[in-house]
Amino acid sequence: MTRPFPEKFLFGAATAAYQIEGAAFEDGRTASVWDAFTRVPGAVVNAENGDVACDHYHRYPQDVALMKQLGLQAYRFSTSWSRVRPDGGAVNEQGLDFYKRLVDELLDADIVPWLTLHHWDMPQALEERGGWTSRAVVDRFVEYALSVHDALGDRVQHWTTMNEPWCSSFLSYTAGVHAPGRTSILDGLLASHHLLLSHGRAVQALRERAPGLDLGITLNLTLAEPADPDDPLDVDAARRIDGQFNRWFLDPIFRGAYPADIVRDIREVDAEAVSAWQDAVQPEDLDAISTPLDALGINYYHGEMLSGHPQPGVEGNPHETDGQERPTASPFPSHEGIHWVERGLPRTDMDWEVQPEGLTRLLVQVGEEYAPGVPLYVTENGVAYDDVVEADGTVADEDRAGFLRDHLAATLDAVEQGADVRGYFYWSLMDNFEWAWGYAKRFGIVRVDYDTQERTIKDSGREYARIIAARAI
Ligand code: IFM
Repeated sequence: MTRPFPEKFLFGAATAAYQIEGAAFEDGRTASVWDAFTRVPGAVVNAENGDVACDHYHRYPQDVALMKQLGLQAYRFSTSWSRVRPDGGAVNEQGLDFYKRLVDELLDADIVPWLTLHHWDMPQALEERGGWTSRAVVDRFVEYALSVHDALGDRVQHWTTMNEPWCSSFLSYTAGVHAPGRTSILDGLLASHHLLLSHGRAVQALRERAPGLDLGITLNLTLAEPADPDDPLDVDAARRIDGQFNRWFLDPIFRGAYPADIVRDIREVDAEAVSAWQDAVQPEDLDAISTPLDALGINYYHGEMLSGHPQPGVEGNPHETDGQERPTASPFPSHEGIHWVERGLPRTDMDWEVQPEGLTRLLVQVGEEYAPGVPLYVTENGVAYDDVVEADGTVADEDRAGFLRDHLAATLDAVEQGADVRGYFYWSLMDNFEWAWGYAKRFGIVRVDYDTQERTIKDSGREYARIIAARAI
C-alpha cells in the first residue's frame, strides 16, 4: 500500500557554499574560516580543502538541470559571506551576481530557492577580530543579511539565518573540530550567544524591511534517551545531552531563556566561563533571539542512548569526529560521567546509528513542546556510505535508497501524528567536502568524480525521483 504525502509537501535537497562551490578566491571572494582551517596541519583528512570542491560556481547550470531531472521542488543552498562581503567589509557585486544567476536558473526550472545565510563560513578577517566570540560580529552579520536581501529579496521567499549553530559554536570553539578550531568552554558559550543574537537581529531587520518573507533557523537536533528510564544516572546523562545539544538553542529561541539546569551544570565545570558568558548576555538579547519565526528547520542524522555508567568497549561519542589528527576536546562543556550506549543499530560510514523512528518522535516532540503553530521542515537528513561505482559507471546504492525511504516514511508518520511538517530536504544533492573528513565521506544522491567533475545520478537519486513523482511512499 502506498502512502501519499500532503498536497503541498515540498521535496528538496540541500548543499552549502563552502562544501560545493569551489572558486574560493575568484571574483573578489577572500578567505573564510574554513579556507584558513583547512591549511592547519592535521585539521582535515588528507589536508583537503574546498578550493575547487564540486566546482559548482562554474557548473551551476548543469547542477540545476540535474535537480530538474530529479524532480526536486526546492533547493536549499547557502550564500558565502566571504563572497558577498569579502573580509566582512564592503559588498562585492560580483559575488552577489553569482547568487542572482543561481536563483534565476532555479526559478526558470521551477525550483524554489531556500536560502541559508550562514553555513559556517565566516570571513577569516572577522575571526581575526574575535569571530563569533565578539559581539561586534552581530552588526556585521545583519549588514551581510541585508545585502543578500538587497540582491535577492525580490526572488527568494524562504530565508534561514543560521545552519546548525551548535556546530558553529561548540564544535568549532569548544571542541576545536571545526573552524576556527578553538578549544575553550567560554569561547563556545560566547559563540553560541552571538550566533543566536545575530539570528534574532537578522530576523528583525529582514522582517522590518520585508514583512512577507518566511524567516527561520535550522537546528541540528538529537533524540537523547536514557538507557534505563528508571535509573537516575542514565536519566541525568540523557538530560545533559538533550540540554547541551537541543535545549541550549531551542529554549532561547522559543522560550526566551537559556536552560537553567545546563547553566548550572556548566558552572560546576567552569564557573569563570559561565560568569563571563552571563556578563555578555544583555537583558534585551533574549527578546531579539525569541523573535517569532515562520519556520523551524530541523536537521536529523541520528539519535543516541545515554548512560551514567561506564560502557566497556564504547569510546567517544557520535558528535566528535576522528577524522582529525590535531588535538580536540569534547564539544560538551559538562561531559564527565556521560557514557554512550551501543544498542546494536546499523551504522553509517560516519559511524552514526540509523534510527528513522527517532525522526518521527523528534518532529512530534519539538512541534508540540516548542513550536506549536510554526511549520517544521526537515532541512537535512541523509547518509554517507562507501559507494561502489560499477563498471558501467552507475552507483547501485540500495543502502542509501533504503535510508531515504525509511526517513521519508518516518517524516510521514510524524505528519500523521499531527506534526506540521511541510517539507524534506535530502542531504546532500551531491557528494561534497565533508568538513574535517574532506572528500572521504559521500552523502550525495548524485556522485561527483572529483578528478573529472563528472556527475552521475546514483540509484538513490532515481528512487527519490520516483517518490517525488508519485508524491507517495
Ligand atoms: O555536511 C554536513 C552539513 O554541512 C551540515 N549538517 C551535517 C552534514 C553531514 O555531516
